[in-house]
Amino acid sequence: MGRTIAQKIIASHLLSGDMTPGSEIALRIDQTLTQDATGTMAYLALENIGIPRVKTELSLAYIDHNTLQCGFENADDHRYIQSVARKYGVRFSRPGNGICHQVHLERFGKPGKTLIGSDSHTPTAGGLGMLAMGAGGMDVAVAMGGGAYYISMPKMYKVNLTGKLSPWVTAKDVSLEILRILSVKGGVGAIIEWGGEGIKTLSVPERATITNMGAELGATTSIFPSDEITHAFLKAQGREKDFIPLASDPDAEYDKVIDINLSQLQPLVACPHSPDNVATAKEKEQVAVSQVCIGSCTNSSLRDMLRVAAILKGKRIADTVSLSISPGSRQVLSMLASCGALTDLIAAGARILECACGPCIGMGFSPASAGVSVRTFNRCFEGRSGTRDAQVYLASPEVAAATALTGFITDPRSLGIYPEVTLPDEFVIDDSGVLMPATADEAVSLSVERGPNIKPFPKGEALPDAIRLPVSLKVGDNITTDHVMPAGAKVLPYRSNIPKMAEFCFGVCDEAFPARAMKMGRSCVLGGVNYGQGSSREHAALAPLHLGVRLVIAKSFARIHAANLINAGILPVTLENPEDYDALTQGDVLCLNHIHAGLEKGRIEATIEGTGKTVPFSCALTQRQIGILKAGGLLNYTREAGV
Ligand code: MIC
Ligand code: SF4
Repeated sequence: MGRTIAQKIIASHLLSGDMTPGSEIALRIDQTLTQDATGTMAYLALENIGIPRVKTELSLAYIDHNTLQCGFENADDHRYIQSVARKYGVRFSRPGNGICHQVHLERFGKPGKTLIGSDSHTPTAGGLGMLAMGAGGMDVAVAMGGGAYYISMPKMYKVNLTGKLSPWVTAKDVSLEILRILSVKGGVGAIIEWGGEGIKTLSVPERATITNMGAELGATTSIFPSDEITHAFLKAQGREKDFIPLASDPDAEYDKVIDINLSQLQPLVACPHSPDNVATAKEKEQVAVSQVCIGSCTNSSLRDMLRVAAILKGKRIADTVSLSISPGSRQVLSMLASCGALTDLIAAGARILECACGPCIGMGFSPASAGVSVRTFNRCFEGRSGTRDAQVYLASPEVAAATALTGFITDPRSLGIYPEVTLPDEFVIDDSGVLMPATADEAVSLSVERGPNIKPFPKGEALPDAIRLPVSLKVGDNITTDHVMPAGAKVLPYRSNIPKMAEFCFGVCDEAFPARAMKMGRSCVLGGVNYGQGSSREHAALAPLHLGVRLVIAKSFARIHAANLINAGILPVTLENPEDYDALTQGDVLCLNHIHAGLEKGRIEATIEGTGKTVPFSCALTQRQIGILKAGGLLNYTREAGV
């Protein structure tokens, strides 16, 4: 039987396991990336593992998330990451150099290679034919140390594109269409390969918009073939030598095939508060908007920015709208400046922000109370913008630019002729924003700089055989890691300080949770389906760990978060009978016995104290995962077992 693109890359990087969907496989990782909001934890973990230098082909530490620096905390984190990267052999992308995924696509991603990153949008590099996956910081640390990355072998889905996008319809609309079809959990356990004749009409940055938002489907990753379009992109980036062709075999088999005719798509928006809550822009044209934000790792390429500049050229944005523009990289910003497009943006009334995540992670630009914000980003979760009652819509740069002009959500087709933009045959290459590490010899005498906000890595404890756990919190379906551990300018400075960060844990759902959990000592949390979707931040496991959470019960879990819980030494279990969700309430006390034997069988029973009712849980774990839980987390396990 022929192979899909992903199966080919997996086969060439397989260290152990068999490639049957659902079974655990270990992969050799060629490249890693970290960003600053998850990076400190990843490098603290790397230091703990005790390996002097990274063993990957290429590892990069980007600074792009916490760039506001409203106190010493973020600046200390940056200094720590710069010094630890220099010592351990990791390249350092300075603040201002750009958003990790955009820069990695432009300068470092390679078709046919494997990449893991401590950020859920790492699949962006799948637009180049790379097998790129989001992971927790501890997993990235192990991979930097030369260890394998473990996933369960995904199913293979294929999306066949036919036709060609109409004017004003974009790759973002393709992303929103697939979210409409599959929903935010439709990609769980799968790799999505994009193919069909329609892909020949999509440039690499457009493909990257699509693979980027595959994260919102819950997919393990998304990937495009590496073809003549990939070749042209790499050539324009002065990286022709990194090109290899890559395609699936004609007789490759897929678990699901979805057809999308590009010619039939329209400009779409995702409505508050979920990326799969999709409507046409036209249907929402009565919605008045007070803020428009253009940028993020989804839509900040030169192509996107030039298009926005062309739409805004010679016009003024509505008086009621505040418009922010964050170019994805210094390359994009400098090329916008040299061709004059930056001047057009400024003249139209845009506020130019630095090349970073910015508003996407709530680092500034929070909307006004109940404000409506249209963003070219990938997530519109409640509270993520920093304003709890804000109404955030996701849209293409074209819809966003049209909306900025009118002050209402606008189908851009009403603007008339679609402005042509031509992309250069050669991009401006200047990698001076990426600092090289010290040599191995120099590194020996280098010390790592640590500020007072950088607290030691939290300690996990071995999972006991019997435990009594009150339910400290009951939440509903589709809980995101932004619910568990909110982002934003108030909380992000504490990404290296878990005890402080834990004070904000589950703040969006219940502000009393941290104090209650602390008082209970050890406890468990109960959730619904797709628990932990969204970001890869392991803080959503480490902060509950600090607050005493030892067990999370849910109807189902998102992939990266389930792995992060295990890595932290917290047991994730699913309800064998989903209707038991209703039988359990906050404050119930669960007694679990014979846990170790239960882990081996994949089934554990809990008894509700008082009523005596038995609730069965499923926990299909591998021997490695059981070992991690018994050791009290991945760090202890790695120290005992080696990478
Ligand atoms: C996000 O988009 O939610 C983030 C911020 O990039 C996260 C990582 C983080 O929480 O630091 C992600 O997507 O993994
Ligand atoms: Fe940054 Fe937003 Fe992309 Fe996350 S989704 S990496 S916060 S730009």
